[in-house]
Amino acid sequence: MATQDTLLYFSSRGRAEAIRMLYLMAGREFNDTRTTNEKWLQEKNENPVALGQLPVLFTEDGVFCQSNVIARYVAKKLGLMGDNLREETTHDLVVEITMEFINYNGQNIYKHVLFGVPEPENFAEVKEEVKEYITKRLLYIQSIAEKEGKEYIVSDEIGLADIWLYTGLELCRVPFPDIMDFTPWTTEFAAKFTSNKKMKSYLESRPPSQFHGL
Ligand SMILES: N[C@@H](CCC(=O)N[C@@H](CS)C(=O)NCC(=O)O)C(=O)O
Repeated sequence: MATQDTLLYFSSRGRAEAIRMLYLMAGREFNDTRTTNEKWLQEKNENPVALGQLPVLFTEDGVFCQSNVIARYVAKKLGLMGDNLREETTHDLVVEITMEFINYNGQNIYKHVLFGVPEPENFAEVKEEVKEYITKRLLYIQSIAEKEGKEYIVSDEIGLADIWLYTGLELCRVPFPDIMDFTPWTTEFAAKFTSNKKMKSYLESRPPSQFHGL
């Protein structure tokens, strides 16, 4: 019998939640190991793993870092990244577009809101501009989903693209509590995603995040 993979991350959702949800959707057991900043700092100095950043995934195929690489590895291994090259590429496209708005929000908003850099005078305008940036990308993802014409973005089952998008939206919720309703399509997408039986019971019982609920 194959040994279980072990995911190492902090007690938050952050860059690991999508990976956790992939195992959940595939019904595959894994070790969801959560550490603290203090413990990790000590551990990585004593016994450095990969680049010294989390998440890290320990598998029979090796030790992997970089959250989106780990997610793609897990999604491919568990059959959640499409049945052919076109579908796989579509999942990838949604991952990259989502990464783009997560990073944009991080660079323009979280650096002020979470990491102590003083807010600029025109912060309200900056927020509005970030909202437009995100909305443009959500509309494009909508166009991809409409072209596919399935229940979820790429197929009739929840896959990497859906999980990545949902967790990406969650990651931007501090400045934008209404982000799931930025477009009518996202409202519908989030409702479908969160009412999926497995996902619903996970979302109702998952551990709280120790980092601003993120
Ligand atoms: N590009 C990497 C970034 C990883 C990263 O920045 N991880 C942060 C937590 S979200 C971290 O490990 N910080 C603690 C440290 O560097 O010691 C990824 O996507 O996995």
